[in-house]
Amino acid sequence: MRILLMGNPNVGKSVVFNRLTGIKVIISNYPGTTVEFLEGSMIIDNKKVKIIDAPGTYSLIPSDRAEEAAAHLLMREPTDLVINVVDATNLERNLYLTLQLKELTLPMVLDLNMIDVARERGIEIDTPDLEQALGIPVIPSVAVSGEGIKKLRELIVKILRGNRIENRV
Ligand SMILES: Nc1nc2c(ncn2[C@@H]2O[C@H](COP(=O)(O)OP(=O)(O)O)[C@@H](O)[C@H]2O)c(=O)[nH]1
Ligand SMILES: [Mg+2]
Repeated sequence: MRILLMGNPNVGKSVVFNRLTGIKVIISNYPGTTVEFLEGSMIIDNKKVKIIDAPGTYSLIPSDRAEEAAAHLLMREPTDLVINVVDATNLERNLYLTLQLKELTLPMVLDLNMIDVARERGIEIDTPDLEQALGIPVIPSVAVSGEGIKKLRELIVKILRGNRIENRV
């Protein structure tokens, strides 16, 4: 099983990654480049699930090495779940990648991060509305305080268990 964290740079992917994974984290270089990404794991039903913190990217049509690595990480191996981390204060720009990811029709969750900053700025996001518009689950979070991470973890478990049952049929 493989989970990929994808999103624009500076949206909190690495903080989310750290909260989801244990202490054993491997830093790898994307083959042939200096682009780094992190690999960790989560135990679900006694099984190790790989979690990859992909380099930040604005688009799946890459415009630099980091974006190319992010796109390759997504396409190169089967991915069971994409966690698209977005900055709630910059939703419009962030959703550009979200819509591209959605076209791949992989299981996907939107982590609406930085809602603390959004709240401070008076930005209100109607989560059920967004879920309906995108057709995927949306979990609001504040990665730095841990708010929403338990819900995210529960949702990951639920989706991966569902996958396994589907695959058995
Ligand atoms: N206020 C606030 N800051 C956050 C949140 N999540 C991440 N950050 C901060 O945002 C910055 C970028 O986070 P990072 O995980 O490195 O982003 P990445 O580039 O997507 O991996 C760091 O300074 C984090 O501490 C959040 O939910 N709220
Ligand atoms: Mg990062």
